[in-house]
Formats: sequence, C-alpha cells, structure tokens
Amino acid sequence: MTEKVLGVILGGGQGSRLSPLTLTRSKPAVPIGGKYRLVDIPISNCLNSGIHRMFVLTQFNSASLNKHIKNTYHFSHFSDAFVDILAAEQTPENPTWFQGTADAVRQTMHHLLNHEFEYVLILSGDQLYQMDFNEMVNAHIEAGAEVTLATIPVTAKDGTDFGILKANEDNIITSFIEKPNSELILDWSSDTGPDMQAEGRNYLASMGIYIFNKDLLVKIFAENPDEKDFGKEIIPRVLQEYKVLSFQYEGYWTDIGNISSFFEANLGLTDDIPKFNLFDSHQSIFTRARMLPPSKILGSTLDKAVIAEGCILQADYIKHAVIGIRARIGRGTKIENAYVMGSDRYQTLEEIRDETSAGHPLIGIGDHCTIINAILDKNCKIGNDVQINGGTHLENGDFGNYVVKDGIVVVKKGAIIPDGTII
Ligand code: ADQ
Ligand code: ADP
Repeated sequence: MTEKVLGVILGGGQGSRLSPLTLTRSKPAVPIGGKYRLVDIPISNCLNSGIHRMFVLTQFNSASLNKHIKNTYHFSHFSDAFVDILAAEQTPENPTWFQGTADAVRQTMHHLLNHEFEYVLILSGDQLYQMDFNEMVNAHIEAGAEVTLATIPVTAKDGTDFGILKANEDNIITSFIEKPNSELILDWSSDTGPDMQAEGRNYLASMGIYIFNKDLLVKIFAENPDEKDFGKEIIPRVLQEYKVLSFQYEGYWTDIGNISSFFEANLGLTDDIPKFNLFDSHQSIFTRARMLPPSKILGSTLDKAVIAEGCILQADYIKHAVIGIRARIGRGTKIENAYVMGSDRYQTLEEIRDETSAGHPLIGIGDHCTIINAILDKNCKIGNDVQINGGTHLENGDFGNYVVKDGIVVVKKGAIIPDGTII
C-alpha cells in the first residue's frame, strides 16, 4: 500500500537546539555518522519501506542541503520517485515563515496536492531509527483509522519531553497531552506490556510520526486555520472527532534534537553492536556516493572508532570516536569521546607549504593535540599542541570559535584554533 503514501519530512524550525551546527546550514543538512546527513535517515526509512515520493520541509534552505539531495537521490526516468525540498516561502497569503509543524505542512499543501496520494506520512527530521513503515500503513488501513500515530513506551522521566497518550483496547487513542510535567505525567500510565513494564516504560509517547488520510488533513487545515502545531493543537483535538490509532513500536528510536543527544547518538555508532546499525543491509542508510580515496592510517591506535573515507590519520590514538570524511589528524594527537566531522576539501601541497611557513593552522587537527568530549564541525583548522578537554567542569556558553553545551565543546564550522590553545 505504500505506493499510495506521500512522505513529508519536517526539516526543522529555528534549529536553535542544534546550534552552532545549524549556524550556516539547515538542520537536515547537519552531518552525522562521519558521512551521512540527518535527512538521510528519514529518507532511507521511506525508501526501504517502498515510499518513493517525499518532500523535505525546511525553514531555511541551504546550499549544502540542496547539493546533497540533488547529488544523492537520483531515480530512474521510468519511476515516479522524487525527493524535493520545500523551503518556507513568502507568498501573498503567507507573509511569514512556518509557524510550527502543522503550519509547515499547511503552507506547502498546494505542492503536495499536485501529486496523487491517499495517505500522508509525516516524519521528524531529527530522529535516529530504522523503521519499516509498511506495518504502520497496514495497521492504519486495517483499523479503518483516519489518523495514526507511531507510539513508543517510555519512562516517566523521558516522558516529559514527548506527547503522551492513552488508548483503548483497540489501540484507538482516547486522550493526549503534549509534554506533561513530571507531576502530571503520573496520571498518564498505560498497559504497555510486561517487557516494557519491566524496564519502567509505562507511558505511551508519540514519536511525532503521523499518518493522515489526505482528505481529512485538507479538511482539518481548512477548518482550523489558526492551529499551527500537530502536538500542541491538531492531535489533541482530532482524536475527539476522528478515529486516531496508536501504532506501538518497540524497536530502537531516539530523538537527536539537541547537542547532547546528537553527541550520544554519534558515539553510540562505535558500540560493538550499535542500536542504530549501519551494517544492516535490509535497512541501509543511503547517502551521497563520493569518489574519495580510502583512509590512510599511520602509527595510530584505533579503538571503538568509526572512520569515514578519505582520511589521513597519524594520531597517537583515537578512542570512542567518529571521524568524518577527509579528516586529517596530526602526529601524536590523542582523540577520545569525539565526533570529528572532517572537511569538504583537501588543501594542496603548495597551500600546505605556504600556510605552514606563514604559521597558520591547516584544515584538520595538528600535531600533539588532545581532543576530549568534543564535536568538531567541518573544515576546522586546529593548530598544534591544542588541548580541548570537554566535560561538565566547563561552563555553558558561546566563546566565539566554539560553544559549550552540557560539557560538550562544539567547535564551529571553519573555526581557526591557534597553536597551543587550551579549552
Ligand atoms: P517536538 O520534537 O518537540 O515534539 P517540534 O519541535 O514541533 O516537536 O518538532 C517536530 C519536528 O518538526 C522536528 O523534526 C522539528 O525539527 C520539525 N519542525 C519544527 N518546527 C518546524 C517548522 N516550523 N518547519 C519545519 N519543521 C519543523 C514532537 C511532538 C511530540 C512528540 C515528539 C517526538 O509534538 O508530541 O512526542 O515530537 O519526538
Ligand atoms: P556543510 O557540509 O558544512 O553543510 P557544504 O556542503 O555547503 O557544507 O559545503 C561543502 C562543499 O563546499 C564541498 O562539497 C566543497 O566542494 C565545497 N567547499 C567548501 N569549502 C571549499 C573551499 N575552500 N574550496 C573549494 N571548495 C570548497
């Protein structure tokens, strides 16, 4: 049935929670896992589920997002598949940016309606999971539902970040509350089954993944022009009038909307058997195929390291780290608990000679540095003998070239950190 589904990926509002990674690019374009971009995850889940037509809604467009989508998702002329970006646009009717998740879909509905579909699958752009949407679509159709929410059991502690709901014995949602506080949530427990209860996951959370029947969505938007958000407004109201199904999912799923969850998700890829498994050939994550040379490693000890293509590594050691495309790491450097995004290009030998004789740091990480608990955005120039020691002893804040969030030092894209700097 997935051929009747149109995918809509919510690519992000202001993106402030992932700042400074979103300072110069839109959230879907944020690099993840050394060679992917955030948007590759929902797109790959759709493609693996037979959903081949999708729109990415983004608050602001960026060259990198356009380029990535254009260079990655090519389909045959004989198929109707596409991945199109719809950036917030000013029109005479809509002078403003997207005001919320529902408003983003409402404002772009005229583009969606140019296509034939019966169901729209609305996805978040900042979640890590590998889900087959066929089962959800089938459950929606079999139940005769008008709206379906993917739901996942969570603990009371996690539940305050999510929409929490209750459903009847037929999994029809009877009530919903967006992000209840830690007291309110206690009234919202559900029978989530013995396995989930054993883990203390007694609350059913919305995963922010929705299926709507097309005609109903058009009607809801027409009747409620002031409702801007699915979680805060549309969902709590539609379940009073329409048949809204809970489709319970129990696989791995995590929200990566802020710096610490983004950092954890990346480092999680270095686990023996990661929960998000890039090596699962049935649920591949697609990305741009680049013509990069293999990585070259000289005298480094690697442990729990995920290394992308095109790197030149001379580090002393790299432990518990993700090293992105074209990264260059100098001699004697120690890297631990870090996501180094890599760079967009190599410097020529001539450029390297000139920059070195002028005393300027090169793209990449210099010699004898220590980088711990940090994210290095692309194209950083980290000099020699630089020490970055992230941790909760550091105060949160923006320090120009870098930001500290929850103890994680995030060096901004293209930042130049001079020789001998200590953070
Ligand atoms: P949140 O994730 O907090 O909760 P929200 O911030 O609205 O909700 O974002 C949902 C998705 O839409 C994110 O990918 C976000 O980047 C994107 N988005 C937000 N505003 C947007 C805009 N103006 N234009 C384009 N994209 C935008 C939601 C639900 C909860 C649910 C959680 C699950 O509201 O009920 O539990 O998702 O993560
Ligand atoms: P990001 O991945 O940080 O969002 P972009 O994708 O916009 O960044 O930029 C990546 C592209 O920019 C690369 O493919 C590369 O071709 C180009 N690029 C960036 N810096 C340079 C440079 N100094 N010289 C040549 N090309 C560059």
